[in-house]
Amino acid sequence: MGASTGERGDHYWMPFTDNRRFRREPRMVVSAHDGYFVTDDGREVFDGMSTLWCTNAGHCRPLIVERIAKQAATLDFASSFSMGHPTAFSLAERIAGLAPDGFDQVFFTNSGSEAVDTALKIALAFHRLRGEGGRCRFVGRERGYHGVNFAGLSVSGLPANRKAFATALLPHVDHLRHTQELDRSAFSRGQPELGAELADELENRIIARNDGSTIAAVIVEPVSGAGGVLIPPRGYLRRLREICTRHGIVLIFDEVICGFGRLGTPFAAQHFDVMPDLITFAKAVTSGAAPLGGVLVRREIHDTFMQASPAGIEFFHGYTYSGHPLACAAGHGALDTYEQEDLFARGADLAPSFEDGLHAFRDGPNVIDCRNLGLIGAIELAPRPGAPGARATEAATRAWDLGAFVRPIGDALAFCPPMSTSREQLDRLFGIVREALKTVA
Ligand code: PXG
Repeated sequence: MGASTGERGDHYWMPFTDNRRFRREPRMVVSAHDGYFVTDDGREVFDGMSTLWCTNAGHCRPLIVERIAKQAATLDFASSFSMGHPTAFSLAERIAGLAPDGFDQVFFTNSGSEAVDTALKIALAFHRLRGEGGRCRFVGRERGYHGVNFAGLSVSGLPANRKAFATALLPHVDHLRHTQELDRSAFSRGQPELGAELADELENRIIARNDGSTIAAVIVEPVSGAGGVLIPPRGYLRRLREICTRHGIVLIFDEVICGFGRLGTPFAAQHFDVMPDLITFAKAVTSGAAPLGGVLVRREIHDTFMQASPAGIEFFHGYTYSGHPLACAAGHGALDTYEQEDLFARGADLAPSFEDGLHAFRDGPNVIDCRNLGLIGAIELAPRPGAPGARATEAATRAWDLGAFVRPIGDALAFCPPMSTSREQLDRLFGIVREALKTVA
């Protein structure tokens, strides 16, 4: 068992945590390496979630560790407000190099939430600079997750996150319906064949009601993660793109989870061959080793800021730690690791085994869906009557005890293994989850 509350101290209010339960049942991790956590009682637990969709190269990877250490000893901090340092410029160049053609500007933030709020602000300011300041509406999607800051939360569609703050969210926000359709698309391998027409709601309901000229941006996760791993139906994202283009609406792909190889390509936009106008990223840009996020901006949008803004600061926005040297060094280390180990391609190679392994749960107890794309997937359990979420939570707790970390989301169990995972590790991960499911009634 873990250390007592007394030894740990009582002063840490943990985020997104049942703090009272944690005090009774602590789960402490003291170190990590490659695909594994090491717990305070000395057990190795396979990190089947890349922690929180972050550690795409695994933990404590040497190139990342070295880059951070070297940077810390050379230039620990310099502001990016009217002052520059080379690590941020060179990382922006590398990220733009991985991005789809035309995305050649990077605005750094420290997190995904900040990246989302930054993207929404860029959209508003861009329209205003072009004389379309009347575009003030945003469109998100049910079950979408776009962080926890007020703007990102406003476009998110997870009721539990919104409830306490609903009175203070942004006005003028609409939500598309989500794309999960278990009745016709359960057990899809890869993208569901049916459902592209769900995108038409943007035009038929939301634009029809408000007029396209009032809408600044539509934001969606190409594959939604925290909402339970929802894979977009074939053709759905392309239709959203077409409708946005027709109505002059900025399309934002929130790639905080999909970015940096999760689908085998650097960004999901490339996997789906659908180009948004802005791409948000975070998490795996450093393989989780330091807080860093950002927005990739299409050239035309950036040009508008440079050409149409009055002399002086073109965009009144930024964070003290935007482009922090240590975070940017971690980003270089992560990109070096992805490159040297060819991890995006290795992830793509592993994806068929991942798919087979997940879909082998089809006949498992209480399983009502298995879904996957690239190295992201979920199995969904029937909710226990009167206790939604209990089955998945118990299964995940049991899996942790048996040596694997997977994340319960409602009654889904989410999987997001590092791209450096071997086939043997994948088999073992699924074996543990199979054992865990057997014990959950
Ligand atoms: N956008 C997306 C698509 C995300 O997944 C954020 C924005 C916000 O990023 P930051 O760095 O501000 O947390 C995220 C974060 C879950 C879970 O339950 C997922 C996230 C965060 C917390 C919990 O799976 N994703």
